[in-house]
Amino acid sequence: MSMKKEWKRVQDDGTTIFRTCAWSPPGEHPVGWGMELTVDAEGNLIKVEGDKEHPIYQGRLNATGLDLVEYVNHPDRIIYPMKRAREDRGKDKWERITWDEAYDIIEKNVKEIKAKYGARSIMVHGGTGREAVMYSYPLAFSVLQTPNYCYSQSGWSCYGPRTTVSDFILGAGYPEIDYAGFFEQRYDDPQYVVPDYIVCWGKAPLASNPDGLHGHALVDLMKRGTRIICIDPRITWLGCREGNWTIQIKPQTDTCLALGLINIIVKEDLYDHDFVENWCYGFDELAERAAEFPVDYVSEVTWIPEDQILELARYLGTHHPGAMAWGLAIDQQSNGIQAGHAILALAAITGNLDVPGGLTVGAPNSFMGKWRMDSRQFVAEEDWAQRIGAEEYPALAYTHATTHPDVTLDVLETGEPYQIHMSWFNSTNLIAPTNSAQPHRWYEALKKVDFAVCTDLFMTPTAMAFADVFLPLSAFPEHDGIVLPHYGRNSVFLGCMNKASKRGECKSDLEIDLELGKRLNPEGWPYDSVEDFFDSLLVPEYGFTFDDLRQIGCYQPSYTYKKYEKGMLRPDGEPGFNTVTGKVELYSIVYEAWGEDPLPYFEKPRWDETSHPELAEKYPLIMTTGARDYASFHSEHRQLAQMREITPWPVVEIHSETAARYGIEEGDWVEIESPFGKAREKAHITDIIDPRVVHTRHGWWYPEQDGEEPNLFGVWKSNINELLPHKEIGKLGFGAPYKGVMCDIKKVDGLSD
Ligand SMILES: Nc1nc2c(c(=O)[nH]1)N[C@H]1C(S)=C(S)[C@@H](COP(=O)(O)OP(=O)(O)OC[C@H]3O[C@@H](n4cnc5c(=O)[nH]c(N)nc54)[C@H](O)[C@@H]3O)O[C@H]1N2
Ligand SMILES: Nc1nc2c(c(=O)[nH]1)N[C@H]1C(S)=C(S)[C@@H](COP(=O)(O)OP(=O)(O)OC[C@H]3O[C@@H](n4cnc5c(=O)[nH]c(N)nc54)[C@H](O)[C@@H]3O)O[C@H]1N2
Ligand SMILES: [Mo]
Repeated sequence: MSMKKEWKRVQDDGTTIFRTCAWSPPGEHPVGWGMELTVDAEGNLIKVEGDKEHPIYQGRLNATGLDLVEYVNHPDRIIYPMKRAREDRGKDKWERITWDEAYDIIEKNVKEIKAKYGARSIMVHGGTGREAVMYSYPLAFSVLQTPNYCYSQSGWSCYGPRTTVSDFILGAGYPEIDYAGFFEQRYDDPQYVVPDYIVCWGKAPLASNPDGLHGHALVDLMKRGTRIICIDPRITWLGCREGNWTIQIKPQTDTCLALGLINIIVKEDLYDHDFVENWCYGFDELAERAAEFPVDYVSEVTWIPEDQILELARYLGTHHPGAMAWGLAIDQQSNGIQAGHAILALAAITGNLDVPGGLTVGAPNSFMGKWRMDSRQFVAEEDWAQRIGAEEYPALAYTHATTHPDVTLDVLETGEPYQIHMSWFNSTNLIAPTNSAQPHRWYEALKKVDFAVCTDLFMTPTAMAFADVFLPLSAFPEHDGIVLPHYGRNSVFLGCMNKASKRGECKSDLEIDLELGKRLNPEGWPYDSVEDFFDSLLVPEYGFTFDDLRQIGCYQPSYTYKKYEKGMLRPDGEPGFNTVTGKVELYSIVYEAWGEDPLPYFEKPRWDETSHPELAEKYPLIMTTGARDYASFHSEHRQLAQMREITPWPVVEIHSETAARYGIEEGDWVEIESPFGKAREKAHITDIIDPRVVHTRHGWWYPEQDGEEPNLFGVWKSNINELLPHKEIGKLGFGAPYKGVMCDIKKVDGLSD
C-alpha cells in the first residue's frame, strides 16, 4: 500500500508541506492522525491540515490536533535546557544552560547516587501512552539502569486491568472494535462485516480516541447501520442518536450488570454453542456463578430497570456480529479486573472474538515493544528483585515492568524498605491533578528527593515544585519518529513522523535517551542516530527501512480472522488461544494460582452508601470523574486560547433536580467534598447525568496564575484527585475507584476564598 503524494513538497512561495502522522504532543495516545504540515522558509510551523490520503483518518483531525500551530509556537514553551539550585525549588529562578551542561549535571548526580545508594534509589515517573511511553521504560532500565519505573495511577487503573485480563483470559492484547482498520479498502473489503452493534461500556471514543482507536470510525459505522449501545451514568452524543441506546448505570457496578447479562443469555440459551464448546474453558462454572445474579438483584444494585436489562441481554444474544468495547471506566474500579473478565466472557460466549465486525484479537507483534522490554537486561538482577511492590503484588509485577503505584507512595513516604534519592519526571504532571490519587501526599513525599529532572514542553506545577534540571522537549513535528496505534498488539498501521519544523534547542524523548544512554550505558545504545535505531528495529521485523516508511507514509499490515482455528495465536503453532488451557479462560487458571477467585465476582463499590451507610447522609451523591473533553489531554492545553475558548473552566455536571435542591445555578462555583478531600469546579446543569451522580473534570491547573510556591499555578484549587482514596485497590493490585466515590456539593463564591 502506498500514499500518493511526496512526503515533502516545496512550494513556489518558499514554504514546504510535509506529510506526517502525529503522536505527541499535542498530547494523545498513539492515534497517529494523518496530517499535512506547512512550514515557512525559517522552519516555523504555519498551517496544519488533515491528510485526505491517510487510509484511516481521510483528512479528519481532533480539536487539539487542529490547534497544533498555536501549541507548537506558544510563547510559554520552554525551548532551552535550564537548571535551578535545590533550595530554589518552587521558585521561578531558572537559569539557561547548554545540553552538555545539563547532561554533565545529570551524569554526575546519577553516578554519585548510584555509588552511594544503588541504582534502585532512582525512580522514573511516567504517564499515559504519549510518544514517551516507548522511550521512558528504556530511560529507566537501560539509561539509568534502575528497576523502578513508576506509573503513579492508584491501582494501575488505566489499561492495567484490561491488558491483564486480556493476557490471561484471552492470551492476547486488549481486543479492539473491528473498524476495518487493517484493510486498504476499509469497510468495503469483502472479508469485512459491519457490526450489528457496538457496546461502549464505560468508553466514550468520540472525545477520547483511546489507545489508537479512531473514535470517528463509530460515526462511519453508524452511517452503515451499526447500533451503538452506551453503558454509562451519563448520556453522551453517541448514546442519544436515533437508534442508539443508553443504559444509565450506577457508577462502579458494571461487574454486577455483566454477570446478570451472562445469566440471562445462558438461561435463555442465547449463547454461541459452537464457540463455547470448542474454544472456551470453564463455561459451566461461569454459568453457576452468573446464576447468583438474578435480574431483580442486578436492577437494585445497578439502578437499571429490569426490563432494560432483559432487553439488552436478549439483544446481545440474538444479534451478530457485535463489538463489546470496555473503556477506562471499567478499569477505574476496585473491581476492575472482575468487570473486565466478565465483559470479555460476555463477548466470548456471544461468539464475537476474532470474527469480522466483532473484536479484533491482535497477533503478537514485537516491533518496538520487544526492544522496550528487553532493555530490562541492563538492570542488575538483585535490583530487579527489589523493584517496589513486586513482593506485595506479584501479579502486577509479572504483567507490568513497573513499580506498584500505591506501594510506591508508601515507600516514598516511609523510606522503607529503601529510600528514593533521585526522580525523573518524564511525561507526567502527576500532581496536576492527573495520575496520582491523593496528590498532596505525593507532593510532600517527592519534595524530599535529593535530585530531580523533568522533561516537558511547558513549565508545569510538577516541574516547578520538584525539578533541579529541566530538559525541553520537541513536539512531534520537530522530530523523526514512528507511531504505532494500539501499541503494537492490534496495530492497524505504522505511521511515519517526519521532522518538519524547529523550535529552540528542543529534543525528543528518543534523542535524549540516545545521547544520555551513550554517556551512562553505551552498551545499551549502540545506534549512530535516530534513523539507525529505527532501521535496526524495522528491518528484521518488516524488511523495510525508516526511509522506506517515509516514502510510503504509513504501512498497514493485513489481518486474518479466526486465527485460533488456524494455529496463528500460539507460539507452538497449534490451534487455540495462547492461554494455559489453549482456550478462552472463562475460569482462569492463572488467577487461581495467584490466590484470586478464578471466576469474575462482584464487590460492592468501596465508597458509596452501600459500603459506608454511616456516611450516606454526609455524602449523599456519587462523583464520577474525568470523562474526556475534546479540548484537552489530561493536564495539557490549558495554555491554549483556542482550547480555553471551548472549555474555559473545569465543570462539574449536575442534574437540574439536584442543582435546584442545592440552590446551585449554571456557572456557580461549587465545592465538591469527599471523605478524602475537597476541590472547586464550575456548575454545569445538565440532565444528561443521573440525579444521584455528579461528574467532575480532572487535570485542571491554571498556567495564567502565579507559578511559584505556594500557588504553583493554582494546582490545589480544582485538584479533584484530592477526593480520591489511596490504595483502595483490587486483590491482584489493580483497579481503583477514580470514577466513583461518595461526595457532597455546595455553592461557594469563587475559585478560592
Ligand atoms: N480524576 C481522574 N484522574 C485521572 C483520570 C480520570 O479519569 N479521573 N484519568 C487517569 C488516566 S487514565 C491517566 S492515563 C492519567 C494520565 O496522567 P499523565 O499521563 O501523567 O498526564 P499529565 O499529567 O497530563 O502529564 C503529561 C505530561 O507530559 C507532557 N508531554 C506531552 N507529550 C509528551 C511527550 O511526547 N514526551 C514527554 N516526555 N512528555 C510529554 C505534557 O506536557 C504533560 O505535562 O491521568 C489519570 N488521572
Ligand atoms: N481528549 C482527550 N482524549 C483522551 C484523554 C484525555 O485526557 N483527553 N485521555 C486518554 C486516556 S489516558 C484514556 S485512558 C482514555 C479514556 O477514554 P475512555 O475509555 O473513553 O474513558 P472516559 O472518557 O474516561 O470515560 C468514558 C465514559 O465512562 C463513563 N463512566 C463514568 N463512570 C462510569 C462507571 O462507573 N461505569 C460505566 N459503565 N461508565 C462510567 C463516563 O461518563 C464517560 O462517558 O482517553 C484517552 N483520550
Ligand atoms: Mo489512561
